[in-house]
This record gives sequence, C-alpha cells and structure tokens, in this order.
Amino acid sequence: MPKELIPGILDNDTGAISKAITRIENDQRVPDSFFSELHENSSQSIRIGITGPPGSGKSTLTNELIKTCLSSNKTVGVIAVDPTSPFTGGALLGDRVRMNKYLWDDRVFIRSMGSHGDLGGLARKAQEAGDVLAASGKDIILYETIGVGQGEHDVAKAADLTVVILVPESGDEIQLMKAGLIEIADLFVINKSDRDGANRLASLLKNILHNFTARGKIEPPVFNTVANQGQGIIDLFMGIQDHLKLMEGKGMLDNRRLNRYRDRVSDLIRERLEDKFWTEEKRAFLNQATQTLNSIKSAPVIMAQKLLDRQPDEF
Ligand SMILES: Nc1nc2c(ncn2[C@@H]2O[C@H](COP(=O)(O)OP(=O)(O)OP(=O)(O)O)[C@@H](O)[C@H]2O)c(=O)[nH]1
Ligand SMILES: [Mg+2]
Repeated sequence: MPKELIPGILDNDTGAISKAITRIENDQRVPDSFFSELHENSSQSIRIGITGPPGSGKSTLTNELIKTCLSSNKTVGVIAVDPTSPFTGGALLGDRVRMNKYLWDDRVFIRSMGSHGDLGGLARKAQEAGDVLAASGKDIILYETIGVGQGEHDVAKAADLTVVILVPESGDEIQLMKAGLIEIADLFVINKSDRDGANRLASLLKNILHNFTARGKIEPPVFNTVANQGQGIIDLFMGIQDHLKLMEGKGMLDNRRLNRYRDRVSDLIRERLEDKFWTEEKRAFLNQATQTLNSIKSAPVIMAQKLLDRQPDEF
C-alpha cells in the first residue's frame, strides 16, 4: 500500500506525505522498495537540527525560521521529535496550533513524533520521515527536538547541521561543559536575549568555544535572538547558510552525509539481525533461566553467548 503513495509524495501532496509518515511512525510494515523509490527520486534537502532545553524557545524559533525560509522562496518540512512524549501525530498541543496555520500551504509540512518509549526506533523513524519530506521536494528540513540527554544526539546524527539553543539562565561554564552540548553544536543561539545575562553568557560561551573547539573543526558561531519578537532570526538564517557553505568548502558536509548513510546502514543491520535472532523459543529460554534472582547461574556474557551458540533445534 505505501507504494501507492509515492506519486503523491513526489508531487508534494500533503495527504500522501502525512499518510506515509504515519505508517513509518506506527511501524506498519513499509517495504524496502518504498524507500528505494523515494531514494531514487530525492534531491538533497538541507537537514537542520534544532535542540535545546525544555522551554528555551525551540518551537518559537522554528516558527520564525519557517517564515524566513518562505520569504526566501524555500519550502520547508518540520519534524518535531519529542523523546520524552509517548504522544504522536501532532497530539502535542502547541504544535497543533502552528500546524493549523499552514494547513492549506503546501510549501510547509509540520509533523510531531513521540517516542513510543523506543528512542532508537524514534531516531530511525525521524530519518525516514525526513526521506519522505526530501522526496516531496522540501528544500529545508528542520528537526526540532527537546534536549534532555540522549534524544538530541540522535537528532544531531540525522542533521547536516545542529543548532543548540540556550537561554541566559543556562548556567555557568561547568554546567555548559557537562551538558554535552558543546560537542554536538555547529551553531549556538542564545534565545530570550531580552533577559539579563544574555551578553554575559554569549561571551562566556565564545570563550569556551575558542578554547575547546577541537583542531580541524569549525568554531561554532554564537547568535543572540529574541524569538518571540522575531529578533535576530535573519542573522541566524544567514549564519546557518554561511556555515553550510563553510562546511561544504572543507568537505565536511559531504563527510557528515556519508557518515550518516553508513550509520543508518549499520543501525538497520543491528535492528534486523536482532529481529531475526529473537525467536519465541529464545525468549522463553531466557525467561525460564531468569525466573528468580537465585535461579540465575551465569553471568550475562555467558547467557548471551549461550543464546548465540545454540542452534534452533536445541531450544
Ligand atoms: N522572553 C522571551 N520569551 C520567549 C522567547 N522566545 C520564546 N519565548 C517564550 O518562551 C516560552 C517557551 O517557548 P517554546 O517555543 O514553546 O519553547 P520550547 O523550547 O519549544 O519548549 P518545549 O517544546 O516545551 O521544550 C513561550 O511562552 C514563548 O513565548 C524570547 O526570546 N524571549
Ligand atoms: Mg516546543
């Protein structure tokens, strides 16, 4: 059935795009040939990750970026990924409001995806949803995700470039270093720069970045925005484009895309091998051996090896 959706997707039909992403999200069997056809008919969209702590203004900033994209004649897809939420398909309240705004505008497609409690699966699905949007011809795909630890790293992997949003309250040097955001950011935004401390944070951050950017990497620029007043957005948009050009010139963009392709292949192999491995018999064997804590006789490594070594007829 999803193959029937392909002409619609290639024609940028919102209904077809939406149905395809729903199937991906619900893990309804999507045949490999579906992705193969998308792949053959896709141009290279720019994928931008936008992440930051809860309430830092990701959605507000994303909305502003949508407007800026449109006014520079670029079409845009948004995938709002919330690893903390089990909800799906636009159930996130704030996101529904903005989705309605563009309901009749096929230059914009917005979708939110929840985790179903499966972070690994979510990362794959978000990438595949991006493939659908790329095949529909969207110039720019924005991945918006809440930065709470793990999710944003997966999103950074899905993007050509990652923007990390901080707010003046984001804390001191140690907290920033600990948060692990330094490694994934290509650009920093200090949003809510209408509040005290924005300039202080900007200079602190620039200082850290100057001292800690690894050799051969581009030092991330820092932008100040007031997203709810639309301030600083054009500078940011131009900064993103400049940064992409810089990455492209150094071969970093190609490298990132190649690595993403390789990572996706090995993630799929891991997922498919595991799927094939876990038969009902093996699960039963493991459950049987782990009825109570006292019944466990061997270390996890031994148990895993036992399961790997057994032939199907030994169960
Ligand atoms: N003062 C000020 N408030 C802002 C700014 N940008 C956004 N806000 C407000 O901050 C609140 C949170 O903004 P959101 O865009 O929903 O933030 P978010 O990061 O998407 O939030 P979650 O999705 O819940 O993590 C809203 O009330 C915005 O209106 C800003 O630059 N300055
Ligand atoms: Mg949000």
